[in-house]
Amino acid sequence: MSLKTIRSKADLAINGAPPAFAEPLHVGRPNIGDRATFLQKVNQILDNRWLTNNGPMVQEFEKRIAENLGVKHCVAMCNGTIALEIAIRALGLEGEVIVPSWTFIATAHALYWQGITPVFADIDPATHNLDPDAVRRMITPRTTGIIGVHLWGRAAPINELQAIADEHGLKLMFDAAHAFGSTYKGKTIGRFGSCEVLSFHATKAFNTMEGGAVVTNDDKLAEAMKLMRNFGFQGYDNVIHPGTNGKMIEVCAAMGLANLETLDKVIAVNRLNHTAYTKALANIQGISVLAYDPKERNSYHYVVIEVDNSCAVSRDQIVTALHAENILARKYFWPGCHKMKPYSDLYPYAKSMLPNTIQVANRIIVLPNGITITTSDIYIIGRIIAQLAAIK
Ligand code: T4K
Repeated sequence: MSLKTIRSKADLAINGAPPAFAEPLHVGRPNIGDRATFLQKVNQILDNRWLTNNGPMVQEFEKRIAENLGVKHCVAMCNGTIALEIAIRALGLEGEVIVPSWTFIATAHALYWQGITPVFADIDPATHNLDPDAVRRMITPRTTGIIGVHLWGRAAPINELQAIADEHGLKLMFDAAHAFGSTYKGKTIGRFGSCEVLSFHATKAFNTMEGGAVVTNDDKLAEAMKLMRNFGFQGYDNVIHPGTNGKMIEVCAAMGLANLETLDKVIAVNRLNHTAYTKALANIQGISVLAYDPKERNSYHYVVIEVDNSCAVSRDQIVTALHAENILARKYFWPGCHKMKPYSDLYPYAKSMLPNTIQVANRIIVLPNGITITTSDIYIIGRIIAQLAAIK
């Protein structure tokens, strides 16, 4: 609940007024489902004395996720980053792989960590997703694959990327960390490319505390990834594949199963909040709220606004002012992977190839959403931004 009303600039914390909120409002405050359901499952785990290593809770979780997404295989992992690494390795990617720079750093790191060069292609500024023409421009004889990212849960241009991959003999996979339950042309994300990688991190719309998965319809790929996440073991004392430890633990699967039951409610709140933000920020010069296609499903988890040059204040001034009010808005994924180490050293001239990435990175703010955020919080956030952007 807000501690004040906002009538003029004098009511803003940057001008000496108290902050609007006593406790911080976070982007990515975990949505926690029914506590009793979760605790009952945790008790079951303790009674079972089966804590990890492909236990019954993880198996049930994988089955439910695969059913939910309409895919053959869900291979649950300890987090989305390890899931990306394992998928990349199972697909046999090497040399160079094309990715957007406009993504969370894990997409690039999952390649670099394994000695593969991430090559950054520019985005379409309208969708924030890979621009297929830019992808074409980055293909070299060393390119072996493309990783599309469904940013903000909005599908990458899947058909166009698949056509490029087919034409050039490249592997295509997707980082679907934001896209659990999203659709592309009415079909649930999870079935596209060779495989798609999900994150169930605490800050995601649907979480298992830490967790991730690779989903695929490819039997062989799923089999290889199951071996890889468990050191390559097939039965006792028999290692038949190189591998690592990528296993999801039972408690995380329990959290996932409990949260699955309340996910529809979370999405309904997110959607309501997104509409409230769109209304609260309408008619503010230079501010626009990124829209979701009403014909597609999305978790409405990310409330992304863009601040253009016609706004009276800069993006950074708005973020500073919001933080002073205890509204911990984020600049995800500024400044873009290409500006972070080691990529800024590897590609000092990348910016000439990434004009849209740079433009979007300098405009973006992500605002708090989820079941802990109310429409009255959003009304206040709207009033604060409106006052900041007012000329007088
Ligand atoms: N690909 C993409 C496109 C991704 O976005 C991500 C992850 C991945 C791959 C990799 O998946 P994982 O390996 O993470 O499964 C956060 C998340 O850690 C990360 O999962 C997520 N993307 C990224 C977009 O956001 P940070 O470093 O910004 O998180 P942090 O610690 O600043 O937390 C965000 C806010 O949430 C803070 O205000 C604090 C609050 N919070 C956080 C946690 C964990 C809470 O209130 N409670 C909590 O338990 O990366």
